[in-house]
Order: sequence, then structure tokens, then C-alpha cells
Amino acid sequence: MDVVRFSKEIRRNTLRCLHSQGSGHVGGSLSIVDLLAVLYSKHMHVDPADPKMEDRDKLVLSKGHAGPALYATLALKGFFPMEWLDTLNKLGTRLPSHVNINLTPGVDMTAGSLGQGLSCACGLAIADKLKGIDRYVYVITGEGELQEGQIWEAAMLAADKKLDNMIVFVDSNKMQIDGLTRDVMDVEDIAAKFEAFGFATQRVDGHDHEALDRAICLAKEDHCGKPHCIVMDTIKGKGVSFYETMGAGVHSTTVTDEQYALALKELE
Ligand SMILES: Cc1ncc(C[n+]2csc(CCOP(=O)(O)OP(=O)(O)O)c2C)c(N)n1
Repeated sequence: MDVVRFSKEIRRNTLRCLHSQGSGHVGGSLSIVDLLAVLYSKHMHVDPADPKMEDRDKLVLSKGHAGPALYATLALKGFFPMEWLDTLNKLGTRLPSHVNINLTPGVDMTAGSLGQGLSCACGLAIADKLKGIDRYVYVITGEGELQEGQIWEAAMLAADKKLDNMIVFVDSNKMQIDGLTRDVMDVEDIAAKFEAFGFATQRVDGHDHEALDRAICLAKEDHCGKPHCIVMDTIKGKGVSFYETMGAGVHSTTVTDEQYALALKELE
């Protein structure tokens, strides 16, 4: 499956997952789909038949509320049956709304309490350096999430320990739960902030597969002894017209039978 089709399938199945519960984190799930499509088609060294493979790359979905997008990706890769997508948050499910390392094959870190994932990723990346394991730790944070102080403690640690085996993606969709990020507490210029903390940074269109791929390749080739941060300009609800134009309400919203049918039509 090419990456364009893969991203469409991830969006369709993200909505399938959210539709099973009738509502959920639609906006911030759809905004990271193109990154997931590029990562899991071109970069993640993983084996769905052996999710705990020792030398696998790891992904920390620090904005853990976007679980449905990662579940759709993992199911399509064959980590678990597609039918699991219909059980989001149900009693006894393996797919809780926020990601959990103990429940879902292919999930490498529990997250949901914003701000913690980068610290966890630093631990993973430091451990790999100590063990001499050659692999990458990828992290996806929200932009509103950067308002958490713990992010910047972890950023300092990452630079100090020269974690060039870690790539942090910031999903800059300009909205958070309560409204526009700039109105809640402005976090721009994100790249300049990470650079000041000792990161090598890039800024890309987070829906341009080729640009994302190039940025990741560049980060991997650049053995500068610095951790990398790729700021992605994205759209909350990307891929479905009525979610893209919903405003901040798309953060957590409904996926009714009618909305699901309309969305699937747009994503054919
Ligand atoms: C520590 C913490 N505080 C509050 C929340 C509730 N919460 C869930 S998502 C969210 C908004 C996050 O915004 P952002 O990081 O920009 O995510 P995105 O817009 O990409 O979904 C908040 C405040 C949380 N999960 N964790």
C-alpha cells in the first residue's frame, strides 16, 4: 500500500475506532495521521509478529489521547485484529482511549497525562545508548502539551545527554482543548525554543508525506550529537472537511452514524 492510501486507511480506521464509542479525540488524532503513515511505512523498524523485538524502534505517543490514530495504524500493520478497533474504551478492551503499554501490542509507552512522554523517551534513549542498541526513539507531543514544565526539564536532559537517537515531533495544529493555543498560552516560536534548549530543529508541513520523509531522513543523517525536533504545521481534524472547519470543538467531538458515513465518503 502506498503512503497516500495508507494515510487514508489510517484516517478511515481512526474514525471507525472513534465511531465505536460515538465520540472522542477526533481532531488531534486526525492531525498526526500523515506522520504515522510516513513513520510506519518508511521508518519504524518493527515486527508486528514480535512487538517486543529487542532492537525495534520505539514510538512514545506523548499526546496519548490520540490513541485511536495509533491503534488504526498498528491494526493496519497487523499488530492485532482490525476488529479490536470496534472496542475503544469498552469494558475489558485492549484499546483504552489513552495509550497503555500493558494493554496494546505495538504501544511502547503509556501516556495520557500530558507532559510526561518526553521524559519517558529520554529514559529509553539513554538506556539504548548505555546498552549500545542502535535504534531510534520517536516522540509525538501536542503543541498545547508544551505548556507543561516537565517538557522543558526533559528537553534539557536530552541535550545534555546528547540524545541524537531521539526525534521529537510537535503536532502544531494551533488548537488545544479550550481554544486556540495562542489565546490559552502562546508557545511560539517552538523551533527557536527547542533550539535554545540544544536541539537541532526543522519545521515542515505535517501533511506533506515527502517533506516529512525528507525531514526524518535529514535528522537521521545528521549525527551532530543533538536530539532532533521536527515541528509539524498541521490541521486539527485533517482529512474530513466538516471536522477541519469545526474550530476548537473538534478536540473531542462526536462521530455519529451520519458523520461516519460522510467522512468515509470523503476518504474513499
Ligand atoms: C496533565 C494533563 N492535563 C490536562 C489534560 C487534559 N487534556 C487532554 S488533551 C488536552 C489538550 C492538549 O492540547 P494539545 O497538546 O495541543 O493536543 P492536540 O491539540 O494536538 O490534541 C488536555 C488539556 C491531560 N490529558 N493531562
